[in-house]
Amino acid sequence: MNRERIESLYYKTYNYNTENIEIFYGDMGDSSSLNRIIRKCKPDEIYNLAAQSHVGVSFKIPEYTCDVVGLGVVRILDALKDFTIKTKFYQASSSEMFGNSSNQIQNEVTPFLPSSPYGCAKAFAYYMTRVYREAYNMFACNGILFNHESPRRGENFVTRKITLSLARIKLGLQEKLFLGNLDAKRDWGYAKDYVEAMWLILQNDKADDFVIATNETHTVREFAEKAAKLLDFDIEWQGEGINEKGIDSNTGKIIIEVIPKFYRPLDVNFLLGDSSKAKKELNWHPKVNFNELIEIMVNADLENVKKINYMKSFNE
Ligand code: F7E
Repeated sequence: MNRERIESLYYKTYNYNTENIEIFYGDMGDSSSLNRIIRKCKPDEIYNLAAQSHVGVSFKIPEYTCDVVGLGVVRILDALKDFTIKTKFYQASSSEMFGNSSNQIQNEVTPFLPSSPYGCAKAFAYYMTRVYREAYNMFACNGILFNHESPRRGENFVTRKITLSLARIKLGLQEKLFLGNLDAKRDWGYAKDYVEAMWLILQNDKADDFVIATNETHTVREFAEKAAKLLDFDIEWQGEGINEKGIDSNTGKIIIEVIPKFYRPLDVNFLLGDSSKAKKELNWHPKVNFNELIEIMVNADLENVKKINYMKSFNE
């Protein structure tokens, strides 16, 4: 079981005192394990963040992605439907459901047009959450979360790939950072702020759906440029499309290259969220802005790389 990201919490806070935290084996593809856990734990709240969450990878394993991301949610909802306890259910819905439907700011009434197997599976799960809420009067909610990042982000997602690679380049452990679509625009927030929003959604008086976003959008290129600047690189871009290169003007070295391998068969070009409903009804707003987020991630990765001579190859 991979529990690297919660290991410190488990150890530091509870010193492996299993009376406080208990971990169960379960699988989104296995209803019997989900049923068993729910019956044993009788949870007040469930936050479903389980997924094959990499959009690029979902093109390579579409059936598996749809099973765990889409049907997995039905398995939980159906287990909760006839359960004696009124468990509140949070579904991690995603801005990927909007896909390429709009190049205007997106809110709770913007139509979905998912552009990946992952986006389709998330849209299915979103609608099933609503259906169970309305049909069975369940407290089931969707948080439609735009990209949220932190030093704990998986290394094959673009923000972390950039901060980790640039830190390695800075310390002489890697020569270049290879990327795909630099023009994609994302609304990137800080994961810690978004976790607070998830919790607030379930503390609300009524079950409802909310967009959680920063209301700002930036390109991948801009993220890379700003991360590089924090490490004293000064990126100048040359060329276009797959011939584009990022050169450090201090040394004249190419440190960023675009390669076709990292392009998706279909990409989402523009995501920008309007979280005014969450602000009004949950009193939620993001505390960490784009520049601060990049700084947090760059500093963390510089420390990581110094500590453990980080060796890494990127598949996505
Ligand atoms: O890509 C482009 C890529 O993989 C962002 C997941 O948490 O947020 C995330 O999905 C953009 C895309 O995240 C590389 O083509 C360029 O346009 O970091 P990402 P994502 O696809 O936006 C949503 C809200 C979720 O729900 C998902 O679970 O960056 N890009 N070059 C690249 N992306 C990657 N991974 N690697 C590259 O080399």
